[in-house]
Amino acid sequence: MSDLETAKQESRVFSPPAAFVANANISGMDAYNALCAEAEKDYEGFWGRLARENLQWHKPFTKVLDESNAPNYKWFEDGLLNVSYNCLDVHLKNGNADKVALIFESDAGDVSKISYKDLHEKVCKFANGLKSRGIKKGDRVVIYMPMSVEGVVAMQACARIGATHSVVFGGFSAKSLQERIVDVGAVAVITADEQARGGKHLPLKSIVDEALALGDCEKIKDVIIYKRTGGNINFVAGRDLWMHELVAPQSNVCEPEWVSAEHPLFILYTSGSTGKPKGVQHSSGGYLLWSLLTMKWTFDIKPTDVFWCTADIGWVTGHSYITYGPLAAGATEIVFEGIPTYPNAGRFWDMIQKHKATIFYTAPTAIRSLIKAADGDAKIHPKQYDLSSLRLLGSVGEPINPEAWMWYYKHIGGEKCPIADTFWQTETGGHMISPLPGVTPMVPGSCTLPLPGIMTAIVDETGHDLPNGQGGILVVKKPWPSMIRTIWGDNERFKKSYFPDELGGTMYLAGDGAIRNKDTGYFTITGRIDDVLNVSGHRMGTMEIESALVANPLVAEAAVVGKPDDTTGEAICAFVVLKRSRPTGDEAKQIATELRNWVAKEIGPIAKPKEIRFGDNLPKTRSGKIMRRLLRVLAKGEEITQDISTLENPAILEQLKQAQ
Ligand code: 6R9
Repeated sequence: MSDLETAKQESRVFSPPAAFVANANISGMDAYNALCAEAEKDYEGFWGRLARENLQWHKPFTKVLDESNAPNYKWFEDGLLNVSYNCLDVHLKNGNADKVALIFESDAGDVSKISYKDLHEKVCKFANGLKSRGIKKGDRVVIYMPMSVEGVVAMQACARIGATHSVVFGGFSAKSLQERIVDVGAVAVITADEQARGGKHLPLKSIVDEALALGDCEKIKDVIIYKRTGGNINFVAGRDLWMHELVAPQSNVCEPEWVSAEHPLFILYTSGSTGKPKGVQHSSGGYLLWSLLTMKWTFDIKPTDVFWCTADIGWVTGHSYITYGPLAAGATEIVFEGIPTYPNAGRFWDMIQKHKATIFYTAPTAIRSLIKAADGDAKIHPKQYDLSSLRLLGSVGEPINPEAWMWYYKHIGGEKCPIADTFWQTETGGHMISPLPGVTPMVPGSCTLPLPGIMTAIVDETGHDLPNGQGGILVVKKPWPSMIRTIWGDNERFKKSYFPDELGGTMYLAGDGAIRNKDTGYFTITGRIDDVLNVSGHRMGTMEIESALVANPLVAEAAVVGKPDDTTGEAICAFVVLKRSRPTGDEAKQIATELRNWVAKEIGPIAKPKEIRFGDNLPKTRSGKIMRRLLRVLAKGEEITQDISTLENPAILEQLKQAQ
């Protein structure tokens, strides 16, 4: 039985512990229902109340939602605020100046603690540094940094002066970085000399040099470098400057730039089904409201918590649940530079024990790989560690299979911690569907119910509602404050991708399939309905990988599909036709390695195909369309039972069956 079938038939139910419910920020199903009813009754009133109660406004908004230019919705537009002010200054004013904001643990295990006051000072000084370089409100700044206090500072400093940041994950190649710098029209890049991961030093600054040398980056005036390892770098006079030298002479007072709630806080690139990555643009007010509220609702954040989200700031999870949400909530949070398997696969458990983490938020792919490691080595099994500080667990990025859910619940949560299986996306800004820890009875593998105010539904291809028990397309029927505002530079693509005419043009199309349980109405996500793969929780477009492959001089044609993988959820499988004859044996292996490295250079190591199969051709219809559904079956290693009568070249299937 597939994981999905198991999930659909899952009947185990785990109720939140009574003690948790009693103290929860949203306590009990009645409280949840009351919030949902409030939103149902007066949608704008609901969001307006929350925005007034939860954020500090420099100038209050007078209108909640402007739908006049739908689907380019505007929220709280005439209100003025500053995101960094809401994340830092408010806590200094509330007597929490000395509270620890960040517990930073380096790859090597060194720990430093930064108070809200220290963080505020660092952000103000760096913000003044950026201003001294002429960087101002509305400018775009690319951040290509390791997990670090300085990474958070860089993002917050941009927010403070109203510059829009675009963080590029440190694992992306020079080419991917350059494409993003060009598309977003950045005026500066903030980077580090190197990053430390798993005991190794990996370059960052030299990749920035390479990216800028690829051309079209004339707008870049400054490359600001955080000295992380002290490794050798090439220093370009007049363009490059050290972060510490820029910051040293700056004042620690920096008046925040008050911006409209609709001012773009950041642009984050993510993969779509077609073409190049999309620059997802987020707002300031609506986005901040939801990252803060979901901290309170989904993560039940309390002043005494030690919150740990293991994501990287290069992904949306790191934006919402490292840089913005936890700080807006005034929480103490862990920022981790390293990887879960260094110095051994007990690292996460060791850190939870050491820092007495109370809330732990990670991805199923990490859980699955740590299950394997714990099974193989009793010394690093979680039972060797004191994890009793934990009170809540979270999961994000991909469906969590019931088996991994049970292990997480039992071995990490000690059967006393609720698990928030949070379904959301880069485009949604924050959680959409998730159990609330003091409310929702949990079913392994189901993300259960939408958060109050989030109007999710399941419809067919024409936008009609489907009854519970019938799988269909996941949509959101009403706009919500933290939703994507546009695709940077391509509003038409925004409308087409997310509000397609086939669905009436008013529903947000998530791109995932889903089904609701007949009895409970619980949602289970059945996976992407487009050509987007989810590898270790990272979104990858099949077209992106195919374009990278065909850019190689050896390759004539390529088709990429996903295949199920025990650890990474999905794995990338590429079917490749070379311009020369089909290689076999050692030669095939060698060319496959070459192509894998090529993709790593073109996109980044995360996009390397796990498997490459060579054929004389690809299975095509008579009209020349590649039949991907057949390739998916072949990749899985299953027999083809589908109708292949429209196939032009059936013989090719036999050849592609065998992995090289
Ligand atoms: C936050 C994030 C979004 C895609 C999304 C879906 C998958 C995320 C999930 C989940 C099932 C969950 N996804 N969380 N699927 N259950 N709890 O991951 O954003 O990188 O944009 O990916 O990830 O397919 O559409 P992003």
